[in-house]
Order: sequence, then structure tokens, then C-alpha cells
Amino acid sequence: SPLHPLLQRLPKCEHHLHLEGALTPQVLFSLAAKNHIELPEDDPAFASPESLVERYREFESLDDFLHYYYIGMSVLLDAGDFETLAWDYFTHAAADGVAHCEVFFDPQAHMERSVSYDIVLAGFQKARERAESELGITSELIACFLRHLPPAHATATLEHDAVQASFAAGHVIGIGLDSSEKPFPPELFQDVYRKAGALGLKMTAHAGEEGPAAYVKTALDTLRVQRIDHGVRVIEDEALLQRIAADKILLSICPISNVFLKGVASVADLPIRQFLDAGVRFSINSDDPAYFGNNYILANYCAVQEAFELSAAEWVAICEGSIDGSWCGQERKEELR
Ligand code: ES4
Ligand code: ZN
Repeated sequence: SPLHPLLQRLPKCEHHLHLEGALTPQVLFSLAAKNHIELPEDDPAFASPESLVERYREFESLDDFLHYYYIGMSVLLDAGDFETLAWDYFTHAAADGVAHCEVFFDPQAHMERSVSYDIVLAGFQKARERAESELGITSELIACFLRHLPPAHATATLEHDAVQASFAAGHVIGIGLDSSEKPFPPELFQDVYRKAGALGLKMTAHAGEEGPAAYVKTALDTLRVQRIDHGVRVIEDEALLQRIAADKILLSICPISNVFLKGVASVADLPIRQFLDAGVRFSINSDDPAYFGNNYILANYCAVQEAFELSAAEWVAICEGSIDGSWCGQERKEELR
């Protein structure tokens, strides 16, 4: 596209990136060797990094992907491993013109396998500091709860001392909700969101990725989130679409992820044009780039451009909306504009 230089140059904000989803097969295999972690011998996909790359091209669904995602993160053990992972993401983000990002991680998935929260956070903090000083990228951390685990487990995690300390220190600014969407509707997690709201945390939730528009509605009504991750299925509910536009709820959409996980057949099937026409604020994001063809944020911008041929003014407006919808301070927003 003739707009490619503009897409590269625009200062981008990324709001939907799972740090564990930035684990490339190459890094996965090297950390598995270093940490003496056995990968599944009964799955030929784990024969080599190359065969894993091939298997990642054939995900059938969100749950099929998540099976590999949770095996993948089992190679992460010490703070240096988490620093390596996050640094790998930040260097890709810098190459793609990301100026600011708000990234997810899954505390329960590490704590469940006896990796302490402080180890995870120490590694991420080191990478974040280095990204700011060496790459000029600012970042925030969002702790996601796993919806396939009991809601009480999420609440206990929020109340864990080290987690509370990371909120108090401002190292983690918000919470999210991810993993297998159906049959775990948002309202199951009202307790943990009410407690997070009382702490003044930012709040978002995955909804309307595989699940119905009704899940987006209950995320807004019962969890009181300020943002919706994915949310593409709101297109099935016109009144909800209008409400999201009026309330300036940001949808963090992930076009290439939706194609890899079979939510849509192609990027052209996403309701991007309807969102623009209805005045819905959205950002374009990479989700789990290492699992989805090594496609980072710029590839997602380009895929949208190829499918929809947006104007330069529309791209500038998308980027301004994603600055406005960011959770950084007002001074940083001014710098980003
Ligand atoms: C995820 Cl694409 C997606 N959806 C839900 N949960 C996730 N965790 C990591 N990637
Ligand atoms: Zn996601």
C-alpha cells in the first residue's frame, strides 16, 4: 500500500498483547534446554522449532491455541527468562513503531506451577525499564485472571500480598480476564472486579472473541470495565454498538489473531468499516504474535489496510483514538500526539 510508510511512522499504542504470547518457538526451545524442561514427547509438533511453527499455522479454535500457549510458558522459570521474553517483544515493538504499550500477563498460570509472582514481575520490570531508556517505549502491565479457573481463585490471587504490593507500587495498573471464553461468562467474576474497582485499578476483559455480544454487555454492566478486548461480536447487537460508541469504550481488536483462531475467515470479514461509521473507538493489536505467524502490530495495521483501504485521515484518527483510550498519564498522551 502507498500508505505503508505512514503506517510504519505513526506513533502506535498497543493495548492487547500477552507477554506469554510473545514466546517464539526459538526462545521456547532454548529456554526448555537451559531449564531442563521436557516438552511433550507424544506430540510431533514439539520435534523442533520448525515443526512447532508449522503446527501454529493450523489452530482450530481459541482452546486449541491455548493448549500450546500453556505448554509454551512452562519453560519460563527465573526472572531472566521473563526479562528475555519481554525484551524480545519490546524490540519487535520498537521496530514496528510502537511508542506506548499496555501489556498483559497471566499471574495464575505461573503461580500455579510454583513460579512466584515476584520473580515474574522482577523480569518484566527490568525489561520495561530498559525499553524506556534504550527504545523510548513506555509501558504498563495488566494482570489477567484466567476464566477457566474458579472465580474464587482469581479473588485469592488479587488479594495475594505480592500482587497487592505491585498495585500499590504502580507496577501493575490494571486487571483483565482471559483464557477460554465459553462457557465462562464475565459475570462469574464480579467479586474480583468489584474489589479491583475499589482499589482504583483500570479494568478490561476479553469478551466477544468467540463468545456472544451478550458477554460484552455483561462485562460492561457487571464488571464495569472501561475497555473490551476483542469485542468484534458487538456487531451482532446494534444498541450495544451505539452504547459503546457513546461511552467511548475502547475495543482492542486483533485482526490476525481472529483469522488464526478461526473467529473470521479473513481480515476483510471484520466489522472495521461499521466501527468507523458508528464512531466506535478501537485500537489494532497483535495479541500473541509469536503464535500467530510472527505477526507483530505493523503486520496487523497492514492487513487492515489491505482489506479496507482506509484513508490517511482515518489512520490518523485510529491512532489518536488509541492514544485517547490509553491508560498513561496526560503528559505522556501529549507527547504521543
Ligand atoms: C488469548 Cl487470543 C486470547 N484469547 C483469550 N485468552 C488469551 N490468552 C492469550 N491469548
Ligand atoms: Zn488476547
